[in-house]
Amino acid sequence: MSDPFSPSAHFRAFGFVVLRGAIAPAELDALTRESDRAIRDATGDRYRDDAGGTSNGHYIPATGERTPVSAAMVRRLAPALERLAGVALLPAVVEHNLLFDQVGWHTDTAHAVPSLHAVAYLEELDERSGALRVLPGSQHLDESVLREVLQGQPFRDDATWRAAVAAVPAHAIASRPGDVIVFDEHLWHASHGGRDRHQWSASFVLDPRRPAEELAVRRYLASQFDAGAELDYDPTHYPWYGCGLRDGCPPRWYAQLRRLGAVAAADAEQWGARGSGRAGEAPMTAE
Ligand SMILES: O=C(O)CCC(=O)C(=O)O
Repeated sequence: MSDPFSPSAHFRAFGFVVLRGAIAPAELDALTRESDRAIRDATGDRYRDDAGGTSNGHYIPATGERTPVSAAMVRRLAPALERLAGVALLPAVVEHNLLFDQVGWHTDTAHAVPSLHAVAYLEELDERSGALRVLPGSQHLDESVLREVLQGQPFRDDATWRAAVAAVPAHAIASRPGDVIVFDEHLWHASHGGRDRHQWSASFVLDPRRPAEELAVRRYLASQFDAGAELDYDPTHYPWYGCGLRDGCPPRWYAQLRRLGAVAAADAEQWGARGSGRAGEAPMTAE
């Protein structure tokens, strides 16, 4: 019988696992400095770290020339994530984020294909200060089962919404800088009470080996990007699939992402309406 307390058994059963201290102090220090620098640099005059307004935060792609620490993290963590998931994975979206406010209950995907998120919060967080909350095991439910109660009703006002998010009987994952939380993207999750949290985030999806899987992964990858999106950052040095991923990672990753349409979809989001402008990025090499 397999060990019921193994990380992969925990991940399969509950939909999440916490890799405590997975980022060593020197790497954490470099990641923290890179995160702050990249978010400020990419957003320029649009940088802000206060709550409110129309946006929930800044979400900056982080595999380019200016975010080598993030790209190296993707490469380093991938084997452990594949062991947890029990399947080969491709990185989908890698970001340095600054989250302004709490986040309501949601799942990250409705696509029926294995996918997961690895996140590292760069400030210490607990139940009151915005720690990630999860509903353990909810990745096994049909999404519609909880959607009605978690998202169905329009809330009267902001205070009612905040109270409703907090009222859900959930598990809050207190974390310290250096911890990496890995969760199934089908898991319901939220946060309560947080402000201005730096989060490194990488999502991964099944690396498909069979035609039936391939179609599902293509759809998943297409859903990650929005060709009409208004960016709140300059994409010049912050491409979705930058040189850190193209040149510093297993060549199969970029080749697969390109073949499965992700690179074109990412380019359409970042450059579609703006024409080509990859001024600062290294030329594409791996194929
Ligand atoms: O940390 C939070 O507030 C929410 C994070 C989240 O929803 C995500 O990373 O998918």
